[in-house]
Amino acid sequence: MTVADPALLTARIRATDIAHHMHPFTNHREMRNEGGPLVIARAKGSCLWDTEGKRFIDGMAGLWCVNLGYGRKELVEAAARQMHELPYYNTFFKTTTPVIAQLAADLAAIAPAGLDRVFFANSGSEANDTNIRLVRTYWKRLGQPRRRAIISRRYAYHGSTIGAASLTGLDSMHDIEGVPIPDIHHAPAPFWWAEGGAMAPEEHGLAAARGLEETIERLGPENVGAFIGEPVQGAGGVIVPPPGYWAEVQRICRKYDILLIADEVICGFGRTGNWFGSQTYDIVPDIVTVAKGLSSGYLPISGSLIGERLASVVMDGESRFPHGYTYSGHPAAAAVARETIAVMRRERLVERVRDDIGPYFQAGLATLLDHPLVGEVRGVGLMAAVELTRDKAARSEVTPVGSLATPVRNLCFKNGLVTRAVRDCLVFSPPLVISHAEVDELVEVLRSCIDEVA
Ligand code: PXG
Repeated sequence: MTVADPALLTARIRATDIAHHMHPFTNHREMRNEGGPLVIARAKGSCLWDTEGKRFIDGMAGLWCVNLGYGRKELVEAAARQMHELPYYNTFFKTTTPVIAQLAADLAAIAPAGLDRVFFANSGSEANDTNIRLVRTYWKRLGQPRRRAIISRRYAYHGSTIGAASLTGLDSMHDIEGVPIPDIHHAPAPFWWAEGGAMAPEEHGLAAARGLEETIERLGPENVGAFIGEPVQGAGGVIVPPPGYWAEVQRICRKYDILLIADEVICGFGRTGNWFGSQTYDIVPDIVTVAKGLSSGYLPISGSLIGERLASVVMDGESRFPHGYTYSGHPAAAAVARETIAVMRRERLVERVRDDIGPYFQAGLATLLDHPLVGEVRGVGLMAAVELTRDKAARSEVTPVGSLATPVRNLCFKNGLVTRAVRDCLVFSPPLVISHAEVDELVEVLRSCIDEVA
C-alpha cells in the first residue's frame, strides 16, 4: 500500500484489518466502534511509532518479550546470515544443524544448575504442552502411570493451546467444553493484595503453599506428577511471591517427590535481575519453560530445559519421545537466540537490571504510592504492577472490575505510553535497555493519567 497521506494510509490499513483479520484476545465489535486497531509501523530502542508518526514508550516490550529493544541490527543480521546458509532443516529422526546444537549448549551454560538439555518449540504454549507430555511420559516409563495430575495455580498464564490453556488459571480460558483437559488442577496463588485478608504477606504466602499441599493430599500424592508455576506470575497481574513462599513450595514438591516446572517464559533472560527467576527465588526446577526473551521476540522460539532426572528416563531409555513440531529448533530463530544471549552478555544486561535500571524503575513507580488511587506497587527487576483501588486501607476490589485501570490504560495510550490493564492493575515489563529518562517519562505519564481518571 503506497499512500502518501498518513491518515488515509491508516484508515485503509484499519479497514483491511477489520475486514479480514481476527485478533487474539480482542473484542472486535468494541475495536470497530473505536475506529479500528492501533497500527504500529516502526520501532527503535524502547519506543514505537504508529502510522501517523505518534511516538509511544513501550512499557510492555511488545508482549513481555522484546528485551533487547527494537532495531537491533545484530539480531537481524544473525537471522539473515543463517537464512542464507541454511534457512530450514529439521531436528527429527537423528538430524541436527550446527546452530541448534550450539544454542542448546549456550542454554545449558546459563540455565539453572543441572538443566543441561533442551527440547525446542516455537511458543511458550507449545513448550508447556511439551512439558505435559514430558511429565506424563516420565512417570509412565517409571511404572507409575497414575501420577498424571499436574497442579498449576489460579491466576497462572501458561498459554493458549488446549494443554497450556488447561494449565492456565484464568476462568475465561476454561469457558469451553473439554478445557481444562483431565487431571489438571489449580491451587491458590500467593496473591496477597486480593486474597491475603488480614494476614501478613509472608503468612499468606505460606497459606497459599499450604493450599498446594492440601491439593496434593486431596488428589493423593501417588496421583500427582508435577507442579507448574511462574516464579513471578506475569499475565495474571505481576503477582510477586512473598519471602518464604517458594522455599515452602519446593519443600512440598520434594516431600511428595513431585516434579517442579518453572515457567520462565516471562521471568527468564534477565527480567527479574538474574538470568532466570528460579535464581532470584532459589527454585531448583526439574523443567524450565523458556520463550519470549530467548530471542528478544525477533523470531518465535521456545524450549523446555530439562535435567538429568528427566533426561535419564525420557531421553536415555529404550524408546523415543513421540513428540515434536516441524519448526522445533528452527535455524533462523536459533541464530537470533544465540545472538540475543551474546548481546546480553556483552552489554551486561542482567547486571544492569539487577543493579541499576531495575531498582531505578521500581523506585520510580513507588513514588506513585502517595496517590490516593494507588494501593500497591509490586515488582522485581523490570516487571511491575501498579494496583489501583478506591480504598487503600481495605484493599477493596474495584467494582465494576476494570473501571479504574481500563480508563487509565486508554489515557496512557493517548499520551504515548503502552501498558496493559489486568483487572485494576497496570502491568509493566519494558525492554531491559530502557533508559533512565524513559523510565522517568513512563512514571510521569502514568501519574498524569491516574490523576486525570481520579
Ligand atoms: N507462559 C507464560 C508465563 C507466559 O507469560 C506463555 C507461557 C505462552 O507463550 P506463547 O508464546 O504461547 O504466547 C506466556 C505468554 C499478556 C500476554 O497480555 C501474556 C502472554 C502472551 C500474550 C499476552 O499479558 N504470555
